Amino acid sequence: TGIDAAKQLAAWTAVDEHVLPEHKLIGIGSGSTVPFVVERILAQGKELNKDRVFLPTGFQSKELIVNAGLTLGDVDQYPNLDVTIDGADEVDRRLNCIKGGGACQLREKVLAEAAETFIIVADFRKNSETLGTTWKQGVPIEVTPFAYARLLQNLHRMGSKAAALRMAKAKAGPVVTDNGNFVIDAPFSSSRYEEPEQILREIKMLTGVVEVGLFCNMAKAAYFGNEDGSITIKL
Ligand code: DER
Repeated sequence: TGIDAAKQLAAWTAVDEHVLPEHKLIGIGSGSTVPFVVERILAQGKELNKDRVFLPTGFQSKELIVNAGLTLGDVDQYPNLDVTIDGADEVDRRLNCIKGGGACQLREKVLAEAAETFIIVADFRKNSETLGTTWKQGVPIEVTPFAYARLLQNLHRMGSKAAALRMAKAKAGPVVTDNGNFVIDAPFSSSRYEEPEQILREIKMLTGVVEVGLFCNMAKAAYFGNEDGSITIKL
């Protein structure tokens, strides 16, 4: 489909430009775009990849690395990476991202921060001027289950009237993350999304918040595949 081709174009272009022969420690994100990243890295050949270590941003990412026959690594052993490539739910004009649609934002943010270079790959639907334009589900927030009810109250008080616990579809009850936590999705008004770092700081200070799916001042570049087969690169 047009969207898969767009994801593949973004992923292949980003790998060609940012996963270089001298890069040995590589963070792999989560979602449906990063399989195209791994596909392109495999195409660089066994000779190059045998000396590389790949760090996952969650269970799905780990399985992607294992199934590709690439060497798995742990951030305990490699706390500093050359490059991390990940998807996003939406990216604004200043490369701020909403992430966490896949409920993986905690480990994603750890590996994004650990990398010398953090790159976003996505299809055209994620390319916005301001956050909240296409992604209406709100800011994904990983929270400790013990505090979720109080956090809902605090987020409602903060202006996110629609903040709600993310319920699972194929399981009774809430989504549980790879870290055993819950996710609250907190929508904000478009005016508030104009300053995503302000929202990030306010949410991060609330008791019981583990990590916030707003990645501000982290990405070095974002690659978007377009429907017409062209590529858009935001720097
Ligand atoms: O949860 C995330 O942040 C993931 O990166 C994910 O949302 C990316 O989505 P994708 O399936 O469109 O790549």
